[in-house]
Amino acid sequence: MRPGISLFLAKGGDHMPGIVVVGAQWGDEGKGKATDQLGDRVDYCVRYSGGNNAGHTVVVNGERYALHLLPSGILNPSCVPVLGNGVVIDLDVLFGEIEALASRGVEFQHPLLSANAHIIASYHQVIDKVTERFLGKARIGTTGRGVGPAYSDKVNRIGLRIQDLLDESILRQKVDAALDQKNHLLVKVYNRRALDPVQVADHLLSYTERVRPYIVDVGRILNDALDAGDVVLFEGAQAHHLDVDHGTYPYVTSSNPIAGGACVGAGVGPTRIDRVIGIAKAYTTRVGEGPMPTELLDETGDALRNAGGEFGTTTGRPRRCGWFDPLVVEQAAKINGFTDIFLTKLDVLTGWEKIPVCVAYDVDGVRHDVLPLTQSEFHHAKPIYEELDGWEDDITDCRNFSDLPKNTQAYVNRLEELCGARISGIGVGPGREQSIMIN
Ligand code: 2SA
Ligand code: GDP
Ligand code: MG
Repeated sequence: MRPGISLFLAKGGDHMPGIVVVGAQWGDEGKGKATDQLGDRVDYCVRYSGGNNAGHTVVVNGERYALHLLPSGILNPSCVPVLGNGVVIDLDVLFGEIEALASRGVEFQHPLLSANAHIIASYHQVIDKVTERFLGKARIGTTGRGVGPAYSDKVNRIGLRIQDLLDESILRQKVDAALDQKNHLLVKVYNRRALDPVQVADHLLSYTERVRPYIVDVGRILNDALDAGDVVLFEGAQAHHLDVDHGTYPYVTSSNPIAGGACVGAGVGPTRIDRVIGIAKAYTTRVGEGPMPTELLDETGDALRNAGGEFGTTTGRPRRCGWFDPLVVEQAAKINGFTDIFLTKLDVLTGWEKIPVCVAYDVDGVRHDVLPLTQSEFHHAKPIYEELDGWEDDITDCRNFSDLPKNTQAYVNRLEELCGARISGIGVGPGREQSIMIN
């Protein structure tokens, strides 16, 4: 049997790996806490996709930190935070976060930025918001941070890269070209004011000297670090089912949060990844539009939301809540190649007499034991539940699997069976110490 996460990361362990942390559902599973949990043994913590649409919460000694762009590993003073080429960077947010951490007295290593990472400019946010308004009922429910428009410019080959800040004339040309096109859209289609390219470029260029010392060849640094035996943790943002290729398209984010995205978005080969840890919440949440078969639109959903504090870390939006859906997690386990699952927020389920777990879907009268092939079928999926016995005892102080009530252990064991990947860690509270590691 493979060793559990903590044993694998034990100081002096014989193989120091490349580890990816990925959301197994629709985000907000507790990736921030899980990343922080792997903690002081991690030398580099790398964001490889998304931007400041993410909201990763870590609670250290009762202090809550919500990180949007910087990787959660920054809260460990010896860990080098890295933003890979796959990330889209809002410079206001980047320096806002750096300053906020410094002003709270947090000691951290200075971040490294890929020269190839793309920039979220002010016009990307404007377009994100007006597009959503224009779509009305057909909206995606984005975070409005400009992430989608920045990625579409990247793929359209009209994006701005971090390295462009080092060449003023190139940056100005690129902003001019991008705004030529976007102003047409803003004025003619959305009836908005045109944006001034000089102002946009001036604002971005005001960051050049601050950014310059952070720009590096991230791929080279990470590969050298792995060669030297350092632990590199790739911190996924959003989640498998929000992946633009593998998620519930079009209700997805515009990047590849899946484990494979770590190779593309950080510049390492697949052979460098030793461990893929799926983070799964003990129930299901989703924020934004799109199908979610186990969603509870009644007071039970409200009770889960209140018990779990399920409100967006970035936007404050109430999250949609429902029972655990193993079909969703099993699909993620397969596509990402989970070696482990870290099951979070188990404490939130304390107090229910019975806890339903979805074991299959009914799609227009046909039973599906795995995720259906098409999006239309997924929209029609009705959960078929099995009821497990709940537990009453507070589990927030449990630190060993055997300390958990028998029914809690049975719940975890059943989830493990249904998800098809080993549960190696359990979250029993938001605090750094509130975890159970299973070796
Ligand atoms: P976007 O802004 O273009 O990436 O939105 C596209 C979809 O991706 C979803 N999305 C998220 N889902 C969960 N958590 C996210 N981060 C924040 C958090 C969200 C918040 O940690 O709570 O505060 O509202 C996140 N980021 C993007 C989004 O809801 C759309 O469905
Ligand atoms: P992320 O985007 O996956 O990092 O998750 P978020 O930070 O957006 O949301 C997860 C929330 O759950 C945060 O408020 C965490 O502090 C909290 N959390 C994480 N793990 C646990 C846990 O095991 N129990 C409880 N009660 N809260 C947790
Ligand atoms: Mg989040």
